[in-house]
Formats: sequence, structure tokens, C-alpha cells
Amino acid sequence: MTNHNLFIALRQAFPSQLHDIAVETCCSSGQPLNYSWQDLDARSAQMANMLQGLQLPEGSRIAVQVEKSVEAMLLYLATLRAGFIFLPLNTAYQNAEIEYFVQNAEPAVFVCTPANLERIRPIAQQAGTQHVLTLGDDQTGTLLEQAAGHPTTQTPVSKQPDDVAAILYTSGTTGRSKGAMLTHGNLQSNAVMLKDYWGWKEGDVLIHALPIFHVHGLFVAIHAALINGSKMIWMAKFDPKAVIAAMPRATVFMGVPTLYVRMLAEPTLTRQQAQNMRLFIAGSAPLLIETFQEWQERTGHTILERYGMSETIMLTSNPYTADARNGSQSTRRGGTVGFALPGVQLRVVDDKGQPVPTGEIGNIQVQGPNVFKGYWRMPEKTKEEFTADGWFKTGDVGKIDTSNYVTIVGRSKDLIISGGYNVYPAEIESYINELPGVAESALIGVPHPDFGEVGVAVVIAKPGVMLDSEQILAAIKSQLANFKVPKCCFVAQELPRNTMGKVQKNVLRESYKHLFATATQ
Ligand code: MLC
Ligand code: AMP
Repeated sequence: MTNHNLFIALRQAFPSQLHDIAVETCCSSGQPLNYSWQDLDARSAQMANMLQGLQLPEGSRIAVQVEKSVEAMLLYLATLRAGFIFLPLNTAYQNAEIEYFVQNAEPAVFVCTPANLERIRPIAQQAGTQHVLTLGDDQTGTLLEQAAGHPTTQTPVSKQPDDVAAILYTSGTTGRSKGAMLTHGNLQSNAVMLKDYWGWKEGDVLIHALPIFHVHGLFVAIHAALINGSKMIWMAKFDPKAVIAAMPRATVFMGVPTLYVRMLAEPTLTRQQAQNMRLFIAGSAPLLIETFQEWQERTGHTILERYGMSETIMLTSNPYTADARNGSQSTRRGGTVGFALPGVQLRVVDDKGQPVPTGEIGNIQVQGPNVFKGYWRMPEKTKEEFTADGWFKTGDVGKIDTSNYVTIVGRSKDLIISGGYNVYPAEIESYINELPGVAESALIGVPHPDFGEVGVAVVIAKPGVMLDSEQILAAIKSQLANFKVPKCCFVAQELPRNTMGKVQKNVLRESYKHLFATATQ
């Protein structure tokens, strides 16, 4: 039987010159560190052998909350090779958030930073995790120590396309975080298709400056480079100056809109500096038309915007070249997310599930080999998010025009996307509502010049209580990942409600929409 382990497809694309550089790091310490294709193969084999040596049950989850490093990527590859399930966690998550994930996913292994070991170990052990290992961003930690003695070759464990490769936590359209199960088949089909669709070719070099705990940095970017045998210039953190400086040695860049906004603020971003680049790709959040146009003017490049989700990886994309399917005039259009990708079916329906006429707004639903297997241990939630005829409800609202361009106009899910990170108002509100003296609260997203959108809290006090908004923010900050902390908090007399008693967030959004407007001038 064919082995569909994703690692095999990635490994097959490695160039024959295994001693060539595969990953070039730009260390903050100033010491460059390079990894050859041979290094990627041998070191991920050692880690895979080490994981296999732990005698874990089949389907074990390997939870990972570490700073970005090449070794962290190797751990992902090793997990694929060993046939386990990779579970990446945002480094900003604090104890309460981690507690929820480990109790829900019950990982057999938790890899954390050396600095977080004492904090994470009891949380992980409480959830039954047998192995808590460490990985620093400076090639240290017990994971590497234990892997070092293992053989540098390994045969990837046999997998079928439907076997789960990774779980990514997301809140989907409602409620608590759910683990989206992505299979080897989901990931491979998307990677192979994007290699072709985005015109990857020999000699391409990717600047990788995104975090590697979400779809964008972990799957879209890493898979694209590996499955094309392309070198990566690896940056542990996004620094606009460093990315611009690397452009003459690179050809492809992927980023969330905030990264483009920040690069545009740099005088070193010029047409000449970007002339070696072949492709700039944006996604994870709406790219403002102003950013799209300004980028075109400054660099001569047209950003290619695409749209995806944790549950589906990539769904739509503007064309790389004129797309024959859609007429030779098709080009990258700002303000749209392009066409449904090959193999992806996308439809726009009304609230009753009936397709809306071309050009009209409705709910976006999708099908395809990229659509996830379901939410981890939540069959009911999974059922809710699919239609009876098998379409996944994205929670995004949009339209398709006569030339098949998809435009996202909003979201039916109560979600704020801030700098490419998702913030779920229901989660933040539940924390605020627990604070002493708080009667209720509402978190809304308002436009922001840097992050695109940020959370603002409106809080109502219990009768007779004087609330202090700074104290509310400080209390939230001590419990939740920093990007979830509202950028402002207002204490109000009451929340606007409709006749059904539902809080009218649209009214609040309207009231506060200019809060950060002055910063754009
Ligand atoms: C950082 N901060 C944020 C924030 N990032 N606030 C709101 N939203 C964000 N995204 C705040 C911190 O809380 C902190 O505030 C201060 O900024 C500095 O933190 P930092 O970590 O030093 O920030 P910085 O390095 O500047 O990070 C900004 C960023 C980062 C834009 C580089 O957010 C980022 O890498 N975003 C990319 C997210 C991403 O990869 N998304 C893909 C999802 S996949 P304080 O007050 O605590 O000091 C997906 C599917 C798809 O959506 O289609 O791709
Ligand atoms: P996540 O749950 O982090 O995977 O976030 C996925 C969500 O990001 C999608 O459902 C969209 O709402 C949003 N998104 C991704 N790409 C785009 C884009 N190009 N434009 C607008 N929204 C996007």
C-alpha cells in the first residue's frame, strides 16, 4: 500500500545537492546559521526516532509551545515522520489557555521553552502528559539532547490520506476553542496545488518571517518552500528592515497585511530593493486597498491576496498569471481574494442555504480535498459546521462576481482579526464578566492602522460599583495572551440592545470606529 505520509512528498522534492543550503537564518545574535537539506533530513530523522522510541500510543498528540527556530520546524517534520499529530500553540498563551488545550487534546508529549518548564510541567502532567521536554531558540533543550544519540535515518511511518497530521485550535464560528484536525491528505493536496498555482520554480527563495504555530507560517509557507526544494531565509521575528534588506537575495514573501503596512513605513522599501522579488502574497486578514495600491506604487509589484482558514488551509487566490479558466484578462484585483483554487468548490448561500444570485452577498461554504476532517473529539460541533450535503460553513460573508472573483465583505462569526491573530469576543467577554463589580461587557473590533482591526471593550458596572478601565485591562493582561487584550476599555451605562434583547455590536462598532483614526493621518 502507498505511504501517504506528507513528509515523503516534502522529502522527495529536496534537491539532489543535499549539501546546499536549505535554510539560512538571520540570528538576532548576529551569527548566521545555515542548515543544509542534509541537515533537515538527518536532524528530523533523529527527532523522529527519539519520538518513536518513547513508545507512545498511535495517534499521540505532540503539543509544542516554543519560540520560532529551525529546530521547531524540524520537530514538526519529525512528528510527521513518526506518524504522530502535531499540535502547535501560540507562544503568547498563558496558563489558563494552555490548561484548556492540554485537557482537551491530552498530548502525550509537551515541548516548551526551557524558561517555561516549571510553569508548564504541572499543567501538562495534570492532563496526563507523560513527557515534558524543552526546546530553546538557541539550539538547546532536552528535546535536542535526547534526539542527539539517535540514528540520522528514519523511514516515515505509513499513513493514509485520511490520517490526522496536525490539530490547530480555532474557535470556528462559535464557542470555545476547537481542534481542527488536518490530515496528511489535506495538507499535501493543498501544498502540491499551490506550488503550481503560484508558479514556484527553481531558484525561488522564500523569506519566512511569520510565526509557525498557525496555518500561514506553518503550512502555507513551509510546505511551499519544501515541496519546491526552495531555500528559506528564516527570521525568528518579523522585522520590516530585515525583510526589506533580504529582498535582493529572495524571490517570494508571504505575510499578513500588518507586515506590509509596517514595511511601507520604511524608507528603504523601494522599487530597486524589490526588483529581484517574484511574488508578494498576503492573507489571513483583509488587505486594505490603500495598502495594495501603495505597495504597487512603491515597489512595482502587485500583491497577490489569498484567503484561507485553519479548517481548510487555502481556499481562494488571486491569479499568479492570467488564469485561462477565467479569461485572459484575469489579474490580481485588490479588495478581492481571487478565485476558488483548483479542486476547491466555493458557493455563496443565503441564511436558508439557498445559493444567492451572482454578485449578491451571502454565506461562504466550501468543499474540497483541503477541508479538514472535523473537530477533535467534538462530533456535534463538527456536524453543526457542515451542511447536510457536506459543505463546510466558513462563517465568512462574501460574494462572487461574474468573472468568478470572490470578495469577502464580513463575517457572520463574532471574530476580530487583529494583525492576523484571531480574537474571539466571547472568550474575552467571559473573562471580563468574571471580574468583581462587572455586570456585563461587549468586545468589538474597530479599524486600526497597524493591526487592521483591534478589540475594544465596553463594560457595564454592577449597581453602585465604580469600575476602573485600567484595572480591567491589567486583570485581563495577567490571564490571557497579550494580543487578546483589548487596546481600550470604556465603562458605559448600558449596552445597546435590539428588541430581542441581543447586544447590538454593530451600533457599538459604529460609535467607536474612529477611535484610532487619528493615528492614520
Ligand atoms: C502583537 N501585539 C498585538 C498583535 N501582535 N496586538 C494585537 N494584535 C496582534 N496581532 C501587541 C502585543 O500584545 C504587545 O502589546 C505588542 O503588540 C508587542 O508585541 P510583539 O509580540 O513584540 O509584537 P510584534 O512582534 O510587533 O507582532 C506583530 C505581528 C504579529 C504583526 C508581527 O502579531 C504577527 O506575527 N502576526 C501574524 C499572525 C499570523 O501569522 N497569522 C496567521 C493565522 S493563519 P503589549 O501591550 O503587551 O506590549 C490564518 C489562516 C490564513 O489566519 O488564511 O492564513
Ligand atoms: P483562522 O481561524 O485563524 O484560520 O482564520 C481564518 C479567517 O481569517 C477566515 O475565516 C477569514 O475570516 C479570515 N481571512 C483569511 N484570509 C483572509 C483574507 N485574505 N481576507 C479576509 N479575511 C481573511
